[in-house]
Amino acid sequence: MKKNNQLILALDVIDRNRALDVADRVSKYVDAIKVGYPLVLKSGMEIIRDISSYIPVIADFKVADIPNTNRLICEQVFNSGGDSVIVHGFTGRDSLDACVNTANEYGQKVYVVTDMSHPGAVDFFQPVSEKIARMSVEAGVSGVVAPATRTESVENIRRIIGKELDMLSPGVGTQGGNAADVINKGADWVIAGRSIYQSESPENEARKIVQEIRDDEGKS
Ligand code: NUP
Repeated sequence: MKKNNQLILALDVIDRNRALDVADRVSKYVDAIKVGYPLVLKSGMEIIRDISSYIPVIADFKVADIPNTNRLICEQVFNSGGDSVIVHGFTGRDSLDACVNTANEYGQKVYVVTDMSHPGAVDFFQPVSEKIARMSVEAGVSGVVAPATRTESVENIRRIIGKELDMLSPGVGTQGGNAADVINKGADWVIAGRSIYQSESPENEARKIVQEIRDDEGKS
């Protein structure tokens, strides 16, 4: 995934044709498209193959099982043309290692969720998020996911993971996060879904977010 636009589209549109239409219109403004359960459960894994023929696809399956099941899930992602998979870390080092080893076999990537963007993340996630970030570094992942809705968490997780690992940050737009702020605090990419695909012109909305990030970069 090349770091050009620093924006990733969360394509949580469940209808296959509409998803392909939005993906096509937005593709020149984003560096990757993230698909998750809503779209894949409705449209099947072929959607990953279809979209990955012209842009990297991140499979947001938040993989969280025993090592063998994690491996089987990750294999499905990479066999379908996925560029990377988002996994959970709270299941422990062996489960995470299974994902990383599978990704390495395919020459692809694993991103670990270190904290989440919704309000309920404070209940269970936040107390363990630093530990998950440290384990992710030790496990040799490609990057982490941290919440655009809490820039202090983005900053803190960036401090823990150092400069090398990638950071993807969902929660821009509808959930309240501001793209330029989040990039400033240390994210490499922001992820936005509804604010783009629910707008009248998804391509204009995506272009606006990219411009906001660029304008802000010019200031600093
Ligand atoms: O902490 C997270 N928050 C989050 O919103 C981790 C995620 N993976 N996501 C995903 O990002 C969420 O499942 C959705 O696909 C996307 C955000 O979409 P939206 O709120 O911009 O519509």
